[in-house]
Amino acid sequence: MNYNVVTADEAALLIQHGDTVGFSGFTAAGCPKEVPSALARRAEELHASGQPFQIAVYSGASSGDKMDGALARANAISFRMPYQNVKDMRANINAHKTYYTDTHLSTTSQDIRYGFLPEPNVAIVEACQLTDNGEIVPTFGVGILPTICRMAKKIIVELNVAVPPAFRGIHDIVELSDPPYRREIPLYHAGDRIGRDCIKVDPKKIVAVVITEHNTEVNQFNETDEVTSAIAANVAHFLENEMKAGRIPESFLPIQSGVGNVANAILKDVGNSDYIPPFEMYTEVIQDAVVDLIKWGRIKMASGSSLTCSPQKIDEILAALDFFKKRIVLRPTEISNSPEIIRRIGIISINTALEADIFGNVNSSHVLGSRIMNGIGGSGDFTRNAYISIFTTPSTAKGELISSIVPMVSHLDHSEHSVNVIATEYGIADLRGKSPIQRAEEIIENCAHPDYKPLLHKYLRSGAKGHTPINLDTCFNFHKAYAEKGDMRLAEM
Ligand code: 0RQ
Repeated sequence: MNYNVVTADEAALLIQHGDTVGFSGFTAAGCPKEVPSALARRAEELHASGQPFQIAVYSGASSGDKMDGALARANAISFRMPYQNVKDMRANINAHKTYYTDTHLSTTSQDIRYGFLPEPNVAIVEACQLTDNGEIVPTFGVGILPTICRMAKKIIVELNVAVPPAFRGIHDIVELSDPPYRREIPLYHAGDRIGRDCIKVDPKKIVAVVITEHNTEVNQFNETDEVTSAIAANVAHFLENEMKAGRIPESFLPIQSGVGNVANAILKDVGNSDYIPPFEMYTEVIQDAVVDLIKWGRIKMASGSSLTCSPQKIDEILAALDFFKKRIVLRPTEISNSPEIIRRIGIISINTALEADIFGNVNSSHVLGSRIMNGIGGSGDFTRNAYISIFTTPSTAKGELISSIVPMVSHLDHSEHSVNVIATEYGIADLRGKSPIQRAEEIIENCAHPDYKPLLHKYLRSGAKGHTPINLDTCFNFHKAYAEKGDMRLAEM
């Protein structure tokens, strides 16, 4: 190899205080692992000697603890976007130690290109293959790689030898052109390929290569519990009924599903339905359940921006690469989450809410209105443009002290105008074609926990007038009761 092969600590010396660094990866899948830790060590040393060291960080979505966790603990990130889900990073953001922009994942690359954000001067990329002529083959996540690799002046590659070069061929890499006169994206089926199998850069930009050997950092999923199973069954049943009613074509439609255990459980149930035919996924994260359903022939094709799978599932994919390469495509997020394609191919989107209000507005990101949990991720890209948009949530959180169905959301991510269906373990609220009052009745009756139904009904009848009757005196009393007394059931309505 004609590159400068160095240790992670040596590579970290190439990054300076104030740099804007673009990282590979989407969720913990495909993120660099050793250079970020080395950078964190460097930041700690510099801080100990009284010198500043902080960088701005872009990546496709969240990352793993080896990246966001290590850098957050070292207080080495001044600015982060567009998504995060690591405990220490969240704490820094909520404490204003790190500025964070929570934004739709589909727009990150173009926002960087448009100059809305500082230009990335360094890219740190995990790859499974690097050729002397500058071809970089990513590992399990694509995210914003094409843009950051093109724009960065310096590229550091973590060549992860645990991922075989034969992984090449799973990616479909393309970077959008920008307005005016952007052309349509010629993608009509989940499995269409419109780009290259690698990222091509000027090899002179690759200033360092660090050889690593790591399995993926993605965690194993939890066992499904009763609540999760009930939500999954309700969603699967709803989709079957939509097919029976002729509102979903007999061939079914591509599914997008968010991250986490509920999403994984729903996929299992939809996949095991006797009524729903084998289907396609057009999504951002491909999780464990998808891998099994591909093996069983229930999912014909899965397109995403990452293989957010546990190490065990990654091993299964690597052991049968020829089979999976025909059935999985990994794309940049501006393609996986493209509103144009979502609307064109008619995606059924399934995402998770932290809380929903009785009129159908959804908060996916902020606890009690102010503390960020993770972010909206791609949920907005899909919800706004979906054929049917579904939000799931357990009806309560923190052992029933919190109702996930509230009079008014304490933070708004997805508005009543975009949310079609809400599902909890109690049932489904189908909001399509309903007025605010009708939606409220449907959500309270079908989705709220029994302890909270009387309070929500009382709120709805509490005298507010108008098309959407919001009582300005009491609409946040659920949240106030939790903040002051630790139990939303004590809310005065
Ligand atoms: O807190 O861990 O302290 O107990 O929130 O809740 O039920 O474990 O659910 O892990 O699936 O996360 C919305 C955060 C759900 C996630 C969210 C507390 C609850 C618990 C987590 P503890 P659960 P999950 C694809 C699309 C937005 C982005 C998205 C998410 C913790 O799914 O980030 O969908 N989604 N992107 O106790 C206060 C409430 C609460 C609450 C739950 N109403 N108030 N706390 N919790 N409800 C992904 C990408 O784009 C990459």
